[in-house]
Amino acid sequence: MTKIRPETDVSPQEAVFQTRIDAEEKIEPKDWMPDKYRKNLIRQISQHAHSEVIGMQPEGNWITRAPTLHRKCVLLAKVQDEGGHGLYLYSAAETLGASREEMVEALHAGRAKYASIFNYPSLTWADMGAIGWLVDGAAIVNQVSLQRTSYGPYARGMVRICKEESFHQRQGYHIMMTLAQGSAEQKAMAQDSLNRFWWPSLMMFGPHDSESAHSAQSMKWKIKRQSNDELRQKFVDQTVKQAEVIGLTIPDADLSWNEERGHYDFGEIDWEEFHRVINGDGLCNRQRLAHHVKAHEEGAWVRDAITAYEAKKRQRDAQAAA
Ligand code: BYC
Repeated sequence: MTKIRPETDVSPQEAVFQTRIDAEEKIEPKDWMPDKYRKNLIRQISQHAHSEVIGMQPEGNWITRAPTLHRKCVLLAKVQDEGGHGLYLYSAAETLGASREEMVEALHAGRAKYASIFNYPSLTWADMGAIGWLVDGAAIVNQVSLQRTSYGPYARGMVRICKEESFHQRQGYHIMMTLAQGSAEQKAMAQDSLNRFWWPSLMMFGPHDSESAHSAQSMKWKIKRQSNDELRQKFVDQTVKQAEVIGLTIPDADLSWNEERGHYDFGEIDWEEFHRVINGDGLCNRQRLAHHVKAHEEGAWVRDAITAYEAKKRQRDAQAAA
C-alpha cells in the first residue's frame, strides 16, 4: 500500500508525477497518473468531444439552404470536420479508460456538459458566418493553448484540430465580409448575427478565474496552460480589429482600448444567463439533446452491424488459422 507523507499529503508516486509535469514531459496512456488527473481529463475531453458533435447541429440546419453550391460544399465539409474532431477526442478519452457508451450515456443523462454556445439558435445565413468567425475563432484561441496540455493524446489531437479550425474560422469570416460588403439588408443581417453571438462567444471561455472550480488544479497539472480570463482577453483583442476591418460593430458600450494594460477593456458577461444555459435551460438545450438521443438511437443498427461484422471476421480468421 502506498504510504502517504503526512506533511504534504502527497504520495511519492504523485510527487514524481508532478516533477514530470513540471519538467514539461507528456503523460502517456500507460503511465501512472493520479486518479483525479484521469477523472478531470475524462471530464474535460469528453465534454470537448460532445461540444464538437452537438456543435454540428446549428450549422447542419443551414446545409440545405446555403446560398450557393460553393458555400454548400464548404459548409458540408466543415460540419463533417466537426464530427471528425469529436471522434479524435472520444478516442483520446478512451485511452484513459472511459468507454464511448459511458460518455454518451453521461451526456444523455445530463451529467456531462457541452459548450454553452450550441444552445443558441442559428436563425439566418449570417449565423454561419458568425459561428465560423466567432465560435471557431474562440475555439482556436482555447485549443492553441491546449496543444501544450500535459496529456499526450489530447495535445496531439489538438494540433490537427487547430489546423482544421483555422480553415473554419476563415470561411466564417469570409461569409461575414461578403455580407458586410453587400446590400444594406445583408450588412444588417451580419450585424444582427454579431449582436446575438458576441456575448455567448465570450461565455465559451468559462467563468471568471476566481469562480472557476477546476482551474487551480488543472493549471498545476498543466491540463490547462492559460486561464479562462487570459484566453477570453486574447480573443477580444484579436476579434475587435477583425470587426473593424469589415465595418461591423461589437455590441459592447464598455469596449475601449486600455493603453496602460495594452488590452481592450470590455463589459461584464451576463453570468446569470451563462449558468442558466450550462444548467440545461438555454433556448435550444432540450432540442439539441433530443436530436442527439434520436440520432444515437437511429444509429444503433450501424453499431450492431459493425460488432456483428467484427465477430464474424474474428471467427473466420480463427478458422483460417486453425
Ligand atoms: N459551456 O471550472 P471551470 C467547436 C463548465 S467546439 C458549458 O472553469 P474548466 C465547434 C465546466 O465544464 C470546441 N460548460 O471548468 C464545434 C465546469 O462544469 P463541470 C469546444 C462550461 O473545465 C462545432 C464548470 O462550468 N471547446 O469549436 O476548468 C462547430 C466550471 O468551469 C463552459 C472546448 O470544449 C461553457 N462555455 O474550464 C463550431 C474546449 N465553461 O464539468 C465550433 C475544452 C465552463 O464541473 N474545454 N463550463 O460540470 C476547456 O478548455 C475547459 O473545459 C473550459 C472550462 C475552458 C471550457
